[in-house]
Amino acid sequence: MSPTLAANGDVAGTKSASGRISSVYSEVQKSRIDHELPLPSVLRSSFKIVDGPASSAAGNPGEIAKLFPNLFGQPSAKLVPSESDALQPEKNLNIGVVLSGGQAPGGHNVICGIFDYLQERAKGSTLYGFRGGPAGIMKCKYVELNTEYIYPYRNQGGFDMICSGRDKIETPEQFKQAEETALKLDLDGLLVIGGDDSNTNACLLAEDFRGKNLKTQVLGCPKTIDGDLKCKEVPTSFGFDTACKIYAEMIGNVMVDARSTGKYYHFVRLMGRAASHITLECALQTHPNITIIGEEVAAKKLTLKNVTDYIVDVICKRAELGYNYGVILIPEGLIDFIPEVQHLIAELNEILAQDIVDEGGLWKKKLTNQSLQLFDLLPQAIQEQLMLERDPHGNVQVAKIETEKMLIQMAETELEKRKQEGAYKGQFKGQSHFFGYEGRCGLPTNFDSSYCYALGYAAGALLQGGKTGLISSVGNLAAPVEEWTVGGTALTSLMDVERRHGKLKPVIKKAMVELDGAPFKKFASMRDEWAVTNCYISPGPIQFHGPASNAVNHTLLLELGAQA
Ligand code: FBP
Repeated sequence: MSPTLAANGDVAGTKSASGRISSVYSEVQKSRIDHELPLPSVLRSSFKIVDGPASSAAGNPGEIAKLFPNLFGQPSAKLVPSESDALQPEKNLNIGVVLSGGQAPGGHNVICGIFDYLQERAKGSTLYGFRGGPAGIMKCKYVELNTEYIYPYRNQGGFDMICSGRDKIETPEQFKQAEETALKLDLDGLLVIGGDDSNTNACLLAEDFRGKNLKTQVLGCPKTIDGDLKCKEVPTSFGFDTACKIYAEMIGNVMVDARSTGKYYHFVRLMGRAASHITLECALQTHPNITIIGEEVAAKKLTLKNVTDYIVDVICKRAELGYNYGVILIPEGLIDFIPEVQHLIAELNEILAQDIVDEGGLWKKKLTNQSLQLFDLLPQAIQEQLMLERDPHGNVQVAKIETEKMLIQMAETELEKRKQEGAYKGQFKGQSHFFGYEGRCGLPTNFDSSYCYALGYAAGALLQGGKTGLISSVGNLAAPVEEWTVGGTALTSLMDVERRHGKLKPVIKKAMVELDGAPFKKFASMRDEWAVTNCYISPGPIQFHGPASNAVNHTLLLELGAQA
């Protein structure tokens, strides 16, 4: 769907309307704008929506049923080919869309997907983009999206078309504000593009609107580079594929640098919040000497000392082989996986919640002995980072904790000790890296571009089909795009409850790395070899054409049972 181009390559009005100036785009950006996106074959002709069996919940169905009396049990939906379009083409829809949480490559394509659906199958409809995340819904800050406005964002990274935010719609007043916006814009539907918390929020909003007999339906869409929002029906979250490929390119480059100088150990911390999916995927793509997987550290109840010893053992073994260099991958959330640190963080959370931190350090008396000892052992920078403000969901902001620097310091101390004992004769120089924000806004891979477009297009169909409380789901992802399956999964079926502040709260459980899953097993079977031999792989930059351009990430392929 490319609109008529002006002589300068820009669509009239594009510059002032949306802030992006496509005439100054790089050749690659320009070529991506007009990249034709394939749609799953079911979305290319007439289809109908078929409901599956009644659904339950991921855990505690009784409690979820009480929390979602209007939505619990509703079936998932599947789009199947039909003789004629079973939806109502004559109906104009008013739809809102919002981006929630951290950026993930492909978000713009979800919006393009729902926009094109409405243009092609519900002509005369209006798409509103809420600005700045859920706060845009509450404050009714929006922009009406049209062909010219969205054109420069097609297949481009970032969330700047409407921007994102981390606010939550939680309190009765905030639900009321959302209701007022829905009524003011006469919204038939709202698509929330977000991670686990945002999709939980979308479901609460769908329940609230249905309970009030509002016509506004609410759907979710699985977004996060972290890769921790997935289940059988939602095989992956968008953005994971692109982010991992960007990080893997950078890791590959650092590996060649390490091999070239022969003098540095590169400690690379990778984004991904609690789960280690990104770290695991990057390891499978590049073959580093050491990879720490947070979920394994937690399962084996390892201490910080155990993790340091493991790293130092490999460094010593490599020194004996003549290698005083290497590459070590560390997940962003590692610190949160170490049981003794978890206890410390829990105690710090209580203390911070009571707002009793004083300059004199008397607050430390509130810590148990074990936590106090650990806190005092940590480098000062890490102590300060652990005390930083929590995010709106109450989580420690792991992106701000420089675990890679801490591990370099701890390895240095241990290696010095071993040197004095005569057990280590090498040279150690650590270089720290954090690969995080660099991966969130890259040009989406062919996979993420097509996946997102299909997710958005499917959301349009589900909204037109009267669905609410579902998450847009596209499956069979190891097959060519034409064969992908399309539908919506009941959000309540992904939910469990957690007790927070004495109350049961619904949550979509984060999907963590499974130690008996195929990706971890493949990694575990190769890591000892990678530790001592240098079988580095440099995947190079993301390709948009040619043999590697449609390669899907190892994690997804292995989880789907395909050969990676
Ligand atoms: P989402 O879960 O919202 O997708 O965020 C992903 C993420 O990039 C994490 O990997 C990272 O820990 C966090 O966002 C950083 O948050 P912020 O953008 O607020 O610094």
